Amino acid sequence: MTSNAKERLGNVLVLGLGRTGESVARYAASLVPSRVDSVTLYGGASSTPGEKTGELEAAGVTVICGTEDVRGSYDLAVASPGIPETSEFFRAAAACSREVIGEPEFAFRESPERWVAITGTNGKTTTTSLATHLLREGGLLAESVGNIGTLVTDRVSVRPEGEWFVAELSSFQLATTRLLHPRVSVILNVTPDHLEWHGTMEAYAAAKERALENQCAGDLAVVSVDDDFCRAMAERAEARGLRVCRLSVHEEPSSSCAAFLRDDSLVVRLDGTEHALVDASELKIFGRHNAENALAAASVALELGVSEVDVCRGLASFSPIEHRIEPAGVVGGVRYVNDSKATNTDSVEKALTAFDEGTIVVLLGGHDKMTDLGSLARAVCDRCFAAVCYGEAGERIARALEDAREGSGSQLVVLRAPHLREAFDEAVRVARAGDTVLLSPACSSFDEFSNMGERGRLFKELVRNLADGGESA
Ligand code: UMA
Repeated sequence: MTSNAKERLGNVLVLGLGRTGESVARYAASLVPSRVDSVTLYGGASSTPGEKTGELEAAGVTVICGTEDVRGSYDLAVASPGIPETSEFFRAAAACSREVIGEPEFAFRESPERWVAITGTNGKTTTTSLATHLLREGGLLAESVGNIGTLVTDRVSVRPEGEWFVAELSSFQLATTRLLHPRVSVILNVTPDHLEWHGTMEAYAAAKERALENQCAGDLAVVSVDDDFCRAMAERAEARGLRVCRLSVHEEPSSSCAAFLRDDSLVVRLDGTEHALVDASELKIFGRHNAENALAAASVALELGVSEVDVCRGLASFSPIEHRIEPAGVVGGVRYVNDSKATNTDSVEKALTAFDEGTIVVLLGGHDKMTDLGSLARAVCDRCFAAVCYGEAGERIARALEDAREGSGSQLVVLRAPHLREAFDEAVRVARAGDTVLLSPACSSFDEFSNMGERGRLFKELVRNLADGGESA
């Protein structure tokens, strides 16, 4: 089902004064008077007038700040993803609007052709970037849009004929879809997250499942069968006759469409035809979870007509996103990896699974957010050879590691250093050829740096200096 892109939108209400609100309000204002009668933006309780509101007003938008008490009568309301459906703000808007939708749904109605929707709790940014890369490798026009940072609405009026929108969609964005109909959808995994927005795990999973809602025969749904929520979604989609590509890094599904590892090689089967792709070791993105992301992206590309050769070349050439398990070089047989983006314990635990047990020297520390360290400390004891703890949180982390090591049988070497530079030197000193020195700090960077990007760049500079000095670690 698609909508008529030229329908009249009438009086449009926009909720939120972030990037989404601004983009939708500007776009809608550009349609006055032909398709839009008026555009009103409510910025919410904490919003205040400023340069941005002035510019929107100059573009013809009525901007109301400092309140969530929405008044008036509207044909269409577009809510920013950060505003929960259960909030008073959202409810007040719904009470005076014929319909409330989110921004990707709005953009879809304006430009409904050639959509790929990618969602999941983890991995959606990597999968979206990689799918776009593979489509381009095959000579197709493709653009990554959505939660990844490029507003879909910003691309609608400049979209070239034939371009694919590869949309990373968050559960917030999917919760308010109605007509959105992707040609290919991907659901990577569903684990507890964003429960403060959705209320329950079931509501969170249901929002993700909306990516499949309007798909029909001829479309493809790539759905993981490695977690219970996703497996149930795959089964429901199959039960209504949808083509489902069962995605797994743990088993070889027997279905006619599937994406899986066979002897550590990536294989995608579409309608019974198998495509044997690259070996997982040829990917520059590490870890089993990244092999799964690569399988999902490859399934999208093959389904949309990219050749096996182009997919293989694209898989091998795709580099990780900066600061996310990003290879920073190999010196003296030691691999250095920058995961500065890991500012919480969950991300570190995930990153540790990307490398062989007992070969990791992890750098942990930074600004102390006083989060619980129990689970992280057990994971570090299980998987790492050494940990160097530094910065404001260094001492607390070191003690947590020593406590977890006690009686666990782990031989973890726990070291302390004042700052990242000294921590790096310690890591270089203890790392053996074949080891990985991983900056995955589990903390924000504000005790020493202005942001995690600056921290990651210093780490990469230290690796370059080490390589230039010809030192062997
Ligand atoms: N607002 C309220 N009350 C609220 C929340 C928001 O009044 O409870 C209003 C305020 O005016 C505020 C504005 O809404 O200034 C902000 O809107 P927003 O929080 O929806 O943020 P945007 O700037 O519009 O950015 C959103 C996504 N943000 C969220 O989902 C929280 C961005 O994802 C996305 O890149 C962007 O749209 C473009 O699609 C960010 C994110 O953190 C990266 N996403 C979550 C994640 O990845 O885990 C889902």
